[in-house]
Amino acid sequence: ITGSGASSKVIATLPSGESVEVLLFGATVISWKSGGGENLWLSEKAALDGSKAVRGGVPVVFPVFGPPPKEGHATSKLPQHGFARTSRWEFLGKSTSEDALDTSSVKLDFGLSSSSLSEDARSQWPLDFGLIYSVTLSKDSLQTVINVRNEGETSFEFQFLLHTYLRIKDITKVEITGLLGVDYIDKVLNATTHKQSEPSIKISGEVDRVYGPIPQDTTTVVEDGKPRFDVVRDNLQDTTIWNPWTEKAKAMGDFAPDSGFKEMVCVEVGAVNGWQKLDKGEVFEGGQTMKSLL
Ligand code: TA6
Repeated sequence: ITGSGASSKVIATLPSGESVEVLLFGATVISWKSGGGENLWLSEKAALDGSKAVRGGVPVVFPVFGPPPKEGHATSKLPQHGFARTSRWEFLGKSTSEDALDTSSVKLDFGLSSSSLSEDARSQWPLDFGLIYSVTLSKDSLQTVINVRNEGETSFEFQFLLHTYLRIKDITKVEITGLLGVDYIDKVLNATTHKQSEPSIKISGEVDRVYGPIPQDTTTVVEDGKPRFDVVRDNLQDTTIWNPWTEKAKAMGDFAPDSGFKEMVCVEVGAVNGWQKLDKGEVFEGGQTMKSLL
């Protein structure tokens, strides 16, 4: 662990040079480097001091995705995207696995429970839960998985999503494949429902689409005709594709440079259509494996 207070972070590296950096604030992965260099986009004005959710990397969205439901739902008082990404998580430890020659992967575990929540968050969502978030760095992949446990007497329901900002060189040369035939809610078109009729998604303006349920597990980001990332879902059926484009990028105070939208695309795996329900003592596990194909 390096740094102090809210900006403390955990760094892990492999003998072959790959690295990952995770802020304890939000258990936010802020850097993942492999053969192709930095794989994640991080705003030059991202707050890394705990003052607000990190603009970039992999923010953890829990227990609600997007604006909370109107009155009457247990999550109605929560902020957009819930409290996980703005809570102080605990570093639970590191474990490595060796193959014949050297360390082949490093796993970092982070914990957040109802007892370690801020007063505000606790009052907004007074349910007993435990989260364990595991970040595993291997040579060409980064796996991030959540384990949600209901520690209370009453059942609760939640949504979960990994708000991943992937770094790419030029958005005009990017295509996203693996979603053909999948229904999506288009938040740019007044949240109307559509079906993905083209094999690949090209981005030439603001895109904010929640795809799901997705029958197969891999979404691929192709750059300049070559596969750049595979994003593999594990027990998650939905994926949001987001690019703010010019106006929205300019409107976000912590999004810099304004032209940064040309170098990022959000591919956000999650369980966000409807709610996951956990009864007393039940556990949910889900996440992603991101593969750098460079
Ligand atoms: O994942 C897409 C989205 O829901 C967009 O609608 C946009 O709001 C984005 O998340 C960023 O949200 P944030 O609260 O981080 O500014």
